[in-house]
Amino acid sequence: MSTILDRVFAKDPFEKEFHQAVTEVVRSVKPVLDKNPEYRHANILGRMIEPERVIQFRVPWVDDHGQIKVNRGFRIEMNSAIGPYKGGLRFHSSVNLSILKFLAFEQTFKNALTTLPLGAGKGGADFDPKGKSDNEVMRFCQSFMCELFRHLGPDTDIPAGDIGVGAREIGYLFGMYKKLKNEFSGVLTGKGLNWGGSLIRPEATGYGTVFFAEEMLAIRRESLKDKVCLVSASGNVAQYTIEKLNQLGAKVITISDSSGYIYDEKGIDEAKLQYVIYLKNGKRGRIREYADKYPEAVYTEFNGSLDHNPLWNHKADCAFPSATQNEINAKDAQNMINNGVYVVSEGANMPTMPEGVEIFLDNKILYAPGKAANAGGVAVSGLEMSQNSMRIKWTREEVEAKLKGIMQSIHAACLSASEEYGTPGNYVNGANIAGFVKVADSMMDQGIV
Ligand code: NDP
Ligand code: 2IT
Repeated sequence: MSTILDRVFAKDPFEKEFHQAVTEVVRSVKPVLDKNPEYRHANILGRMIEPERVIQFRVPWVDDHGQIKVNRGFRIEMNSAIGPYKGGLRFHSSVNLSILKFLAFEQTFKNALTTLPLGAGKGGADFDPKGKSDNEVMRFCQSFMCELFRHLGPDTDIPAGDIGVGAREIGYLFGMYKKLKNEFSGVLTGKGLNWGGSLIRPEATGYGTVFFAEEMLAIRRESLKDKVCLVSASGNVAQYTIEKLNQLGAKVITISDSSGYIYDEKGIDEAKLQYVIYLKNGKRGRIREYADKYPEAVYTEFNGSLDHNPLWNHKADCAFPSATQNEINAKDAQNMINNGVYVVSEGANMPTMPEGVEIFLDNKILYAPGKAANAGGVAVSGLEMSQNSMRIKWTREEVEAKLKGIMQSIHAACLSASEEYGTPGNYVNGANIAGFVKVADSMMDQGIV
């Protein structure tokens, strides 16, 4: 077992996020490999860890001052055993091969859990749309697609959004794809509602994360009503997590961006949330402005020298990390436990560091890893693809009901895999094992390819 990890560390010694994601899966699936030696003989895990294809390319563009810029674009085509490559694009200055490989690897298991025929991919660029004009973002997206288009197709590889890629970016990317291919197809998801998008796709990740928390609480015959919740970030996932929590009678007291966080003891109600959505998506402002509009709220700038994030240090029942990888360290996890948090449902991908995960598992709280809890986003992307293929459009109610059903079946699959392999209620093992078995069996069926 350790030879697999040794090989990964030796081959790509600097890909620390990728090592982190792979290490967790390798540990979880060890009992599955022990019970089913045919997986080991076929080197399934070794093959899953190696992306089927990695594309890296130059993205040149011209800024508003006539300066010529160059960014680095990527697409990781990770695994196509159960369907075409599927996964988001991230535009953020931190993007590199390690981060995209970890995200693509996680996507393999997540997409398998959705019950839909979706392979796994991830891509993006070290370009940050923050502070750029619409025209700069458009020129960047067009240049990015001028290379990426040749690798995509509605039955080949279907990107979507992630950090820094929302409705605006998907529009510009789709426009250029259509022009280059002279073809109107469902090649991206998260499209606008007038041109092939699905109702509930913007809401899907946040809603799904809340539905997963509801399922975990139902086991203890509890609901989200009156629960006090911590949410990080203020982007797409955070916004619709808060909306669904409010609909279910919970109270959200925190929200943030990469500069600082808001503590609003009275709760971020629907009207305040609409202001956040305007602030982030319309004005493209900063979360500190929330405290200007609602003086009862307290804004705290993040201080890089602290050994913890103060957002996670408030009395609460539930936490919904919705920003980025490794946003919860061991100290944050312990602070949450000390403050009464006993439900953690991850909207972000891999937001909890391994030492934090250990603390959640040791304390036997209801802890759902991102690859299970945030799978609602890609699941509704899958539903968008189905609607595009069938040339039909489902209603909000239809899509939300399907999303809820999918989240319930992901929860059930994780729970039953955790029980089958002797760690009942450990959703980390459950998600890794249930996702792994589906992809592994498909790879076995398809031979050495
Ligand atoms: P958005 O770009 O809409 O929002 C990102 C939010 O996270 C912003 O508030 C941003 O703050 C904050 N953020 C980003 N990087 C950091 C950082 N290094 N430290 C602190 N805060 C940070 O992205 P999404 O809401 O789409 O994505 C959020 C998370 O959810 C990601 O982990 C993504 O992978 C995951 N996810 C998204 C899905 C989707 O459908 N969109 C599906 C499944 C998972 P700022 O504005 O200051 O950068
Ligand atoms: O991490 C994720 O699952 C996403 N960013 C959404 C992917 C998708 O294809 O909708």
